[in-house]
Amino acid sequence: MPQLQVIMGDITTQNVDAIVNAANSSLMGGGGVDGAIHRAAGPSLLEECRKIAAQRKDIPGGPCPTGDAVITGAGKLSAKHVIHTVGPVWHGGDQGESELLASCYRKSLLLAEENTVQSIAFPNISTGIYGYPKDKAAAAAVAAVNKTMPETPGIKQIIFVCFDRENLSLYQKLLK
Ligand code: AR6
Repeated sequence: MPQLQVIMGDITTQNVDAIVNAANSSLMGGGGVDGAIHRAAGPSLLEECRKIAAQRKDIPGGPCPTGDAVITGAGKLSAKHVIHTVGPVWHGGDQGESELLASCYRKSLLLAEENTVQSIAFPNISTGIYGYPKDKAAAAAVAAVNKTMPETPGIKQIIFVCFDRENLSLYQKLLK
């Protein structure tokens, strides 16, 4: 089983094979961690996203529907890949949010495995602009990763990269 780790830090500087981006369905960039990743990776990342978006323009809810994930290179980042996934906007919890958030983690890990990724870093998807309560998001994230891990034997290291102390302490408790 892989190592599950939690750290406080900036996901753009992680030395891993893949970092996960909390993107939006357009794949055309945005604020928060999405903005930080695009700034750090440089313009080639948006170019790749544009191509994928064009190929997927007819997908309902697309180019990347909520809960789905796509993979690109990583431009100037030290990671080899960026996996762009789209978390749910929090609407109170009865709009399938937890299943959609679980799907982000699951699809990202499966895509990583397909691309022979051995180490992967996740941000706290949906807990910024999309307003998902941090405690509920952390529990859903850890549960989804634990459930998917048996299907991704090639992944040796999974890092939850927290950007605030509240998330850090939530993950530290869950992973104890
Ligand atoms: N490294 C690690 N985590 C970060 C970083 C960073 N450099 N910057 C922010 N975070 P958010 P969402 C944390 O808002 O809620 C974008 O506009 C942040 O503190 O980035 O899924 C997209 O295009 C929070 O804990 O993503 C979408 O439109 C977590 O990353 C929308 O925001 C996620 O916050 C997605 O909203």
